[in-house]
Amino acid sequence: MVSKKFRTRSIASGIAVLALGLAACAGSGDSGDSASGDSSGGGDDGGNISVGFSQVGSESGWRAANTKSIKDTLTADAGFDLSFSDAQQKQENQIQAIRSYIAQGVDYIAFSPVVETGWDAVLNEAKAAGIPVVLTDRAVDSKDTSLYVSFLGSDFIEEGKKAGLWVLDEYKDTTEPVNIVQLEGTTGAAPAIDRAEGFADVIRQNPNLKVVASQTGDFTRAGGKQVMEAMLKSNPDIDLVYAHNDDMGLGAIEAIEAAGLVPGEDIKIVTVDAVHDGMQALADGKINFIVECSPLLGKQLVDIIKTLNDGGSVEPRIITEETTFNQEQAIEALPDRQY
Ligand code: GYE
Repeated sequence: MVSKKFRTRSIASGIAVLALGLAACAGSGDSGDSASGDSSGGGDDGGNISVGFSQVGSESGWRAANTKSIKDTLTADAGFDLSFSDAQQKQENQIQAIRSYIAQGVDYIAFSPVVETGWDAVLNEAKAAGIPVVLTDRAVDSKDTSLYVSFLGSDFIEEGKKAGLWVLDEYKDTTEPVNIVQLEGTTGAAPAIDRAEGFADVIRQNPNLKVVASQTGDFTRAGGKQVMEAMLKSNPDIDLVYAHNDDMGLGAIEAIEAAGLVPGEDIKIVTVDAVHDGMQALADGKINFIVECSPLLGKQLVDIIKTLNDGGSVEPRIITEETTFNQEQAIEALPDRQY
């Protein structure tokens, strides 16, 4: 299926390259990387495979590690000509970047969709131009799965379940209500939706476990801190924070400490990601449990694109392997942690 698509793509890509040539004649000298933020590369570089990558933003430690992984692996030495753009957490910037990659006639487009909805139009444009699209990290909710070749990333529902299972076990003997607050990721983003769903599915097994407040902190440290400050004011008796990423958990730690409470003891904290700062907080006892979500997607993305480029086919869904960490495991893992 994919290889057939790839053959169609080659013809359409020829047309796109032609169109690009005409645009260049008309004096459009820039790389077409018009989304805000950092950009590099662009155009076709001899025999290299050109890839346009539209990143969500730079909202978290996870995102920084993911960007590094992409840039470190899709290199000229590895045979790539990478155009990279940072959408600053705005869908309109991502759509603009993708359109510019289509106009450039890149060989492949990869992107991490900031939210799940609203991609059909631009994905149809890429399809019409014959440019295969690989989703990395986050999913789209498009019914037409032929709009992308593969989705490489974590199973976020599973991550939410793992967080829920720890909570279920931690409070298995409790006979009193446990007040949980949830710091959600970016509203409408796949990891925010799915991590909430997986967690809720598991904790409902114990009616004492109650989510008393749930609000978005936009996956940022500042957002986590701000939301936690407000939650501490309106909920005097919080037992546990479930944060959809480490950064928001780290922000919550600051708010908890500022309120004169001890994070990890007075209020327990469970997060997702396992980036370095989160793991350090877990090792220090300020976070109690972390569900890993690997940002190191670059190598697998390289493999997908190379396979497609050789006329091969790839799995439509490639799930990243991940684990979980308690304090002891964090102390052990920290020295070799890559992100
Ligand atoms: O967990 C969070 C980041 O999409 C999996 O985005 C990613 C999430 C990650 O901002 O830290």
